[in-house]
Amino acid sequence: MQIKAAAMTAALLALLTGEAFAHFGMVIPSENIVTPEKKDITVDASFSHPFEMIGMDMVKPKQFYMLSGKEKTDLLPQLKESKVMEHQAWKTDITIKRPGVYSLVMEPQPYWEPAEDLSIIHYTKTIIAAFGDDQGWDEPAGIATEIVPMTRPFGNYAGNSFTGKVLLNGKPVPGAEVEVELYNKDKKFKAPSDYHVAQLVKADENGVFTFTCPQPGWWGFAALNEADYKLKNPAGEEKGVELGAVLWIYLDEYKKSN
Ligand SMILES: [Cu+2]
Repeated sequence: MQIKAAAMTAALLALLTGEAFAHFGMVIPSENIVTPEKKDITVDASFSHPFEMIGMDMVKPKQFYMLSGKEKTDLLPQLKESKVMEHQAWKTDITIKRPGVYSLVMEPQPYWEPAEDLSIIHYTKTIIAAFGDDQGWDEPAGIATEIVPMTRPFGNYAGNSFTGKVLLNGKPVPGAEVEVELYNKDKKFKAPSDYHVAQLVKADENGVFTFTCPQPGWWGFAALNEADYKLKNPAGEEKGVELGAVLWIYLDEYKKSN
């Protein structure tokens, strides 16, 4: 009984602080533009609170792979345990050998979130470009739910707007809610209120949304939808499932010529 009360207090606290609502699947490569000088990249995968810089433990993902056109490279066997924000995370080194546009895709194991009374699966995608190729970034990766970029997802500046389309089972989601968060590395920024931690934008009737990213760095977009199936929680009860379509893009700073 006491444990239950403590859990409820924790859940309530999480609700009040908004903490529980700002978790993002994260797939963050060391580079999003691969050049001959920087063709060895490291990819960090985690389930974290990117603005607040609070980590969560993530068990080994169900799937982790790299897609380029029809070519699929399974990265799951080479994932190594690591830490992100002091919590269990995963990483891998990749050497990109050929020009192309590559999608890094993670499907995590369902995460039971007592504060929301549901399981969460954030299908997470990050697109990188190599050796000048820029073809195929606008094609769906064919995952259960995803954000398909309508703005080229690399070679952008801070201050650019990003437009994307939310797909669930390959179909646009009218009115989809998209949470947006900056990866607040080094805790450079502080939110004026809990509302500011994640920004929220709604997609139009075609599942299309636009958001302007004012700061350089990694920006995460999470389109959240309820699955049409249920999963058992750790207590064996059938509960709803939140499906997140997460996309990360990197925005560069303008650089002075001298
Ligand atoms: Cu969380």
